Amino acid sequence: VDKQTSKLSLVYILVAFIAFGVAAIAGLLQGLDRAGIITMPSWLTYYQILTAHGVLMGLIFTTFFIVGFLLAGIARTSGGSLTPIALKLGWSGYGLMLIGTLMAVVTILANQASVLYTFYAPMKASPYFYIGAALLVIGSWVAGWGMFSCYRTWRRNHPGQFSPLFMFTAVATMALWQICSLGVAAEVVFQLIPWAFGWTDTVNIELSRTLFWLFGHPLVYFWLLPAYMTWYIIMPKIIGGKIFSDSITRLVFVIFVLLSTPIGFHHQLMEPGIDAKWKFLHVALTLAIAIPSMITAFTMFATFENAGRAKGATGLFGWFRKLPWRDARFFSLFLAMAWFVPAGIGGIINASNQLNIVVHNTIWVTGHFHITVGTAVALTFFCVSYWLIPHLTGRKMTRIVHDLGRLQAVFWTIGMFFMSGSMHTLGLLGGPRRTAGTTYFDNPTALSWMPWHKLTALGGAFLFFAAMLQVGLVFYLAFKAPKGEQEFPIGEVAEEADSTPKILERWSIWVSVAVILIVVAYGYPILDMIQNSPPGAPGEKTW
Ligand code: HAS
Repeated sequence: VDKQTSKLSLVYILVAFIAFGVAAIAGLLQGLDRAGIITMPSWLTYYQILTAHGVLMGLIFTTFFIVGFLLAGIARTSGGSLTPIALKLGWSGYGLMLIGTLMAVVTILANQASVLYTFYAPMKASPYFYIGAALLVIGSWVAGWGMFSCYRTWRRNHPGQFSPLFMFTAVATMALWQICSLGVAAEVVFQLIPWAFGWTDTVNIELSRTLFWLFGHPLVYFWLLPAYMTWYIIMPKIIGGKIFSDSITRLVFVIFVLLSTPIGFHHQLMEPGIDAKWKFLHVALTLAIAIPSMITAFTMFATFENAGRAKGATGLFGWFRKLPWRDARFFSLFLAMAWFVPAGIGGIINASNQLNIVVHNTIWVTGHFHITVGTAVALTFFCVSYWLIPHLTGRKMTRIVHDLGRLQAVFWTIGMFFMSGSMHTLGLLGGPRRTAGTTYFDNPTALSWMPWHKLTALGGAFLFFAAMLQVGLVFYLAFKAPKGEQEFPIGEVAEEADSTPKILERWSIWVSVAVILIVVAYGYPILDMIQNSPPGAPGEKTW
């Protein structure tokens, strides 16, 4: 990609990894604190570092990385550069996101925002934390508008053609993000900011949680889809194969745009304020949204197998040996995918009402999201960093990066095995998430959980080492690796793939259907929450 895009994309990616490094330190500290191995000093509380970890890792690392990656990929697949307007919007978005990040970090450091990354009311933060969070989201919208403008320009200049696959999937990811983040924007602007400034003295809690989760579940697909873009479009090139099917790729992303949002009640199954029939609808749609991931699992195996057979592999699994195991880019991706199998199974368990009763608010859920976003997505982002950063800085990914990158992925896997494995187990034993009082004043049951907490901390130590290695690799690739040219890999579609139906590129249809589904799934429940929340009822008053 050209120099201007490289500069823009690089600043996003560097901020992402600085946030990631700080978040990793916070993660280690909280794991050791929960296991009783260290005690927090009086000026730094468990909830403060838990908030720092969640916000920096889950919101800041991911959002900066995704915007930087998507901007570079759009430029790469549309002739090497962004349109002037996209560059302007990209820089404006970056500025807003940076200001928002600083506001959030300062308020967390001042212990004025220890409200965790979901910032549920009635926990109240400084209004400047909410404004910071809003700026982070608005900044990413602004950068996204630049991406939409590139897409429009491309379509105008290539009438009747399908847009490049990377561009199409980037637009889908950003469309999903902009639709769903209207929920959290409404919560923050109309409920939390006025309440935090003291302009209103009550907050409707059920409504605030509902608006949060209207955004919160699609947020996880905003994290996942750039990983899927890498699996579908970039991985085939890395393994010397072809993209299995253009239409399957587009279809999967369209399904995510349609179904990611009207499913948020699966986070609120245990809340009494929502009628069971609405929960049923959301659960049915949740199970439907596992389907594009199952299609992805099938497509990945097909891509591996076709690539291996094209290289002469024979027998049922001969293709497996033809995969480039010494290439850190592929190695990290494969582990990411392998982790997504148990992660997805866990998600489907969470989604069923009866099983959710067992796991909800236990540390099982923390185990679930550490292997989804924390492994399947994070390892994929690490893979991208190994070639994208040198591509942007005019350097090369050297053998040492391949070796250390693979070591990084192995340490990440060992760490997650211990950490997430013990979190899942602890959850089934009843261990709650998000509590500093791990032993409940030496309650015998809670004390019997301590070995699992220690194992969690052991996993955390491995992860911390892997995270520091990753940050080291990022800075080496950005500033120290030898000068040269590093390829931005983009796969080609297999010749034997079916042609793509035109309807898949009709955004007016898909966005309209997505909005209709959201209105059907949320319209009445939200209206009911606004109109029928009795004065003085929990959530309406007195906090
Ligand atoms: Fe989830 C809670 C349901 C996917 C993240 N989830 C969370 C939270 C987060 C999160 C952050 O229904 C906690 C929020 C909080 O703080 O309270 N989740 C699901 C379901 C899916 C799912 C049904 N989650 C994700 C992804 C995330 C993520 C992806 C981040 C990126 N989740 C829930 C529910 C809750 C929840 C409930 C609420 C729990 C509660 O009570 O609080 C599905 O999308 C999963 C579908 C996935 C699959 C897997 C397909 C496998 C593939 C890999 C192929 C592998 C290959 C290599 C080719 C069906 C594509 C193979 C190699 C080998 C060696 C085998």
